[in-house]
Amino acid sequence: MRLYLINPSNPLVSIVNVKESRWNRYRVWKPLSLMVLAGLTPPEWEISIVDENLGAPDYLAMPRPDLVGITAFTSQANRAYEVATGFRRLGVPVVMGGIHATMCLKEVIERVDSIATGEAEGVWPQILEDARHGRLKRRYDGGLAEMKDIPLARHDLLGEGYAFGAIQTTRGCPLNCSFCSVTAFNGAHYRHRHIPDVVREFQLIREKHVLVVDDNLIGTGPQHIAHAKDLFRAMTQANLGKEWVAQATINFADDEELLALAAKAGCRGVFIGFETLAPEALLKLGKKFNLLNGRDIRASVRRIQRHHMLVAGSFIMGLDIDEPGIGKRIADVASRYGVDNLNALFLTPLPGTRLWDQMKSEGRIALDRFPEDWKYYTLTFPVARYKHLSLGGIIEEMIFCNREFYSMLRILRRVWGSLWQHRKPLISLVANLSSRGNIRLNSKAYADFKRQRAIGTFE
Ligand code: B12
Ligand code: SF4
Repeated sequence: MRLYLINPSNPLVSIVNVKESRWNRYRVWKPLSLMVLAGLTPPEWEISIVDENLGAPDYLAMPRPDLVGITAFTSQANRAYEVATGFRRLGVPVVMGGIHATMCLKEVIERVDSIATGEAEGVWPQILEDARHGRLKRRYDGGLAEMKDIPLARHDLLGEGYAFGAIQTTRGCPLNCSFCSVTAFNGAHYRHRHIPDVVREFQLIREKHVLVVDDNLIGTGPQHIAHAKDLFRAMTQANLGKEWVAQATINFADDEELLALAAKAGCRGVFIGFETLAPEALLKLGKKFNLLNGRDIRASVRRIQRHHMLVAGSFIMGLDIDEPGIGKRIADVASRYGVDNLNALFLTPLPGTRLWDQMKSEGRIALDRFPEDWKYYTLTFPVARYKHLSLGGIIEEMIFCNREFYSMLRILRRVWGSLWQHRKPLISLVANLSSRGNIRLNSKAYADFKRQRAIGTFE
């Protein structure tokens, strides 16, 4: 039995534009969902994982599979449907799962043979068995998986072409920010994988550098922090020899022992969502967590950096309080906080989120020709009606923000800072240069976008 597991690409996502900017090579991340599915697949299936981010193959020239499994974020949905249609025309059954299939079930079910909602661990073996006997059901629902059922991912199935391996140690998040789908999809409780499983899986990863995909590696409560410390101790003891980056909330900075243990275990950088500088907007986003303790963010960033870890800060543009000039304000604040890298993203109503419900009820979803428009739901295109900014205006703000933050002078200052403080200056340089390279690519994409959408109609 032959199984293809496919990660569809979206040409509007900068990571796939490696030819246009070679730095993007370092931004292609492994599709962990498919490696986990492969880990759940019994040996009688011959598995190929196809990651279209490395280039889409000629499927017709490949041996005919018995089953195709497709994963998709919302931004990948269009291409997922193209691939599904192609295989279904050949008579090959297609099952689709992942976040988009779960949040847009009705749309997806019309385009594939079978749909898997939720986490797959509890249902994938059954799906394979049913496919083998030609009796696939229309829908399977995995709900929330038992953490002990998460298999070791098949890291061996994806070869060269990646700068980073990928691993997951927790699922779920209690914070339920209005713009994020994680709580709706993975539940409101942190669920930890067993530490020995995580260590064993780290040992299977070939790459020296690893992305820990958890939404918040350390969690928020004292018991989560204690678990994170135990994990870091176990990783150090196993002498993994890996360098890794992860996502965390700003409370990472509050515990010197945690910082020291993380650094010792190989942590070289963290992505932190600051989202906005306005307390009232943080409250509206549901991210009041960032407001706790009258925090001095610059000092928090510094504390992390003193342990030789880089800090990438994420901000949202297009909040109801954001007015013209927001691009400059974000670039300046990110520089003031002292982050090594800035990820500024448009406020985007993703299906299944509270923000989606709110914007939909207010008639503020501007790009709503679905499924075609999903390709713009990358957080790098404005897709909603923003309160004080026109569509053309907010694009200009974004371009200005990135030009300002990624000016050569500011890059050199930051890289010099990371060299001085022994914080992986090379990673900092590559991350900064790839972001700078993408400003030009994005400007071109925005010009096409404006032309195609005839901007002005909903400004
Ligand atoms: C790592 C990650 C990335 C990596 C992607 C690596 C990769 N190639 O997969 C990077 C950094 C590149 C990335 C980019 C983006 N991401 Co992202 N990302 C994540 C993150 C943090 C973890 C994903 C992960 O690996 N999980 C671990 C695996 C094991 O879980 P899983 O993917 O859910 O898979 C399980 C089930 O869904 C199911 N399943 C999945 N696929 C399939 C397929 C079949 C056939 C079956 C049966 C089951 C099944 O089984 C798996 C095992 O249970 C998630 C948040 C989250 N917790 O999921 C956000 C998340 C997926 N990202 C999100 C977004 C918005 C994006 C971007 C659009 C914007 C951005 N800048 O972040 C881009 C777009 C990329 C693109 N190609 O279009 C949103 C997606 C929401 C949505 N409706 O689409 C999420 C949910 C975060 C959020 N804020 O809401 N992301
Ligand atoms: S944005 Fe981060 S903190 Fe907020 S709900 Fe999503 S994963 Fe949790």
